[in-house]
Amino acid sequence: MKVAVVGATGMVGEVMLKVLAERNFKIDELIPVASEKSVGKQISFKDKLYTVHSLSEAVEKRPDIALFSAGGDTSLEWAPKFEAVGTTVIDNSSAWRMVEGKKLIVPEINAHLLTKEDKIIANPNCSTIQMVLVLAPLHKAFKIKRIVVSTYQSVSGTGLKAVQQLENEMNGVKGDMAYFYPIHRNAIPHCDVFLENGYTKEEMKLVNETQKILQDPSIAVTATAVRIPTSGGHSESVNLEFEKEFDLSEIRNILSNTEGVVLQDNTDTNTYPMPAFAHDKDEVFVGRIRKDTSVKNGLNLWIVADNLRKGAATNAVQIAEYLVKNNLV
Ligand code: 2RA
Repeated sequence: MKVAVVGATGMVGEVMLKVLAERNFKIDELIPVASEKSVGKQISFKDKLYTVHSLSEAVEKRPDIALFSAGGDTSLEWAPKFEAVGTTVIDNSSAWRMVEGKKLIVPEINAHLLTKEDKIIANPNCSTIQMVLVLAPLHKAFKIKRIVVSTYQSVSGTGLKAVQQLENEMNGVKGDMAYFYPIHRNAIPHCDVFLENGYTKEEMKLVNETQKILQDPSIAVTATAVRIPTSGGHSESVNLEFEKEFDLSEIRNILSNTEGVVLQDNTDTNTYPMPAFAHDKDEVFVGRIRKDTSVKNGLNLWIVADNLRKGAATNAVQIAEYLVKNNLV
């Protein structure tokens, strides 16, 4: 298997390499790819050094799989070029997610939709992946009518510049700003850019991607996305309204049997998910499970995951594993 990692020197690209190594993904030839300024540099993978290639060099090598995390513009321009030489692209940008005919995959939920013909496969946004992984089995059992989600997002979701901004501010050092405002000792209700409807792009990703993955445009979703001074993972307060009645024991039972989900839910022992503990883990953690007593069939959840792992790199590598296992590449 020839595997290209496009954006190999970026934050998500580095985690992709780490996850590929950890999961022992079978690679005969690794092709790290990055922008012109990194071409020729060396990166290390499983104790060996590899030279970083340009996008056109990588296309010439005709990889079987290309994991992309290099931004939407690069993906729009280059994913079709890889597709043209027979590569299957798994893309972490938002470029293809809502394009009709392109599949938006969280393997535990909908990998069965994939066929050999899918040459550009979209990885959902981090905040969507962790939420839908928990919601999919609950939707199946009790049918979700409405979702109200508020996110508490890690600076690592913005990128290295934001991680550095937080570190600089904590150390009292002046430096470049990734945000319009200080992030240390702050909460910024502004993730990605504002749209005409008053929501941010990040908030609308939660709306549109959730409906697409759960294959149900009738689910009403409203979101508020907030950046907070953590770097290990995203947290989400999720309020649900179901069509059917449920018992909390049924919810806990379903979630404790859901692949990729870990229940951390015991108020007696102060057990609940937190980003400091979800960091560097591949699972999605859920807790604070309780009825919303203000509405019929209402439920509250608190969901946490490492946004660079299950929210990006791990999910992409799991898609690649599914393709290989089912002879789809
Ligand atoms: C974030 N949506 O802002 C991003 C990362 N994909 O956290």
